[in-house]
Amino acid sequence: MNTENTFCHKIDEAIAQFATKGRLTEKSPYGNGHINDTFLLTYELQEGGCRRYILQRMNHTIFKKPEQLMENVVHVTEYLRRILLAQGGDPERETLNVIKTRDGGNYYIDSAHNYWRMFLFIEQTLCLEQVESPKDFYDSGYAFGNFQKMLADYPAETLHETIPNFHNTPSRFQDFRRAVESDPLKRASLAEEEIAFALSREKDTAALTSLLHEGKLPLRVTHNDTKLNNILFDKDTKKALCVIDLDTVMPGLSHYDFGDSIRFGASTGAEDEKDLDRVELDLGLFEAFTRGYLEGCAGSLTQTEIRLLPMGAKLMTYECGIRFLADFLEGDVYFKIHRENHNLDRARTQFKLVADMEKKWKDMESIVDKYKSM
Ligand code: ADP
Ligand code: GN1
Ligand code: MG
Repeated sequence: MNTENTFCHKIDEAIAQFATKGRLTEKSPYGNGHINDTFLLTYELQEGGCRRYILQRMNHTIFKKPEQLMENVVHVTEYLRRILLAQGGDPERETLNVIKTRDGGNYYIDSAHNYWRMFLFIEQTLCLEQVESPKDFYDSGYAFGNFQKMLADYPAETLHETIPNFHNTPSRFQDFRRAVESDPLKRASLAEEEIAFALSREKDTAALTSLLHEGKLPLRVTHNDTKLNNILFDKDTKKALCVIDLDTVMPGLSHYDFGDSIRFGASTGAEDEKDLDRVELDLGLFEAFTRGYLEGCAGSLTQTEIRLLPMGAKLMTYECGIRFLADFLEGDVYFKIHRENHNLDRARTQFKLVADMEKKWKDMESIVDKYKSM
């Protein structure tokens, strides 16, 4: 842990505020998220054994209203808890559980103005950075589809928009174009080919939002960040157990959830793979996820929504690519980087995937058509 960082000096102040049990014996950085700072805390219990918790410093530069974000998280997890109990599930493992502060709050603001929150650590789980088998990916599809189904009657209008225009691709395109035009660090010359690729696809950007505005696609409660590493798998059964990282749960299109999972999980390479020959869309994985997602949604999507799922995959991949590229041009201020040109490498894999999806478009459509009546 980098003790030079102010927030690390404050971590102990934060830890003391939460209603945990036992004596703290260990704390260490945890996970591979790009946004929050995550720590695993271990407590020794008086009666023997231990209890672990996830502590997170929320990124309040990105999430401007952490109090609203936590209100969403608490309301959605409480709602899921009731559904899981009614279905005979285990809400301590199948949804996130927020640990309150000692005075009953959902988060704590430390003396340096960092925002902290805590969850129960879900034990005996695995978090995958890459798909290991089509079955894992099918399972994750089922879990995200089921998440969609469980929240189908949740009043979407009561949720706060934690990041406005999060998956509004035309608006992301405008941000991207501004980054290219201002080119504050003079990095655009390092990415000419990628910039041209992205600019030439402007006409696709409104393919879904225009249908939403015309009332042809329904607004739903969506997760919006459905990367494989935002699912925990049960270590024993190997089944997808819990959807995590609920910071961006807000009203959206089902295509956002379907598409973001495909862009991350149906790629043959990692999101930051440097060797683009290793990056393509794996149609077998695309099929596994499509089947799982539609089975999990269990008839809750309209036929128009289903028909447009391939567009969700392409737009979410494209959008993520222009977000990475804009961040590269602006000096890596949003996504955490771990090496030089990391965001440029990430943008390249996304655009390689988009180009491959364009080649495989008919196959993607036939696969979706095959499962449209699930
Ligand atoms: P970020 O927004 O930075 O991606 P996440 O909320 O996804 O943050 O957390 C980062 C990682 O921490 C996850 O990918 C997962 O490995 C782990 N994690 C988060 N919450 C839990 C939890 N309640 N139980 C077990 N592991 C967790
Ligand atoms: C971020 O938080 P994390 O690492 O799960 C980002 C997503 C991107 C993703 C790309 C709030 O997700 O939108 O698709 O990185 N989350 C936010 O890996 O911007
Ligand atoms: Mg995450």
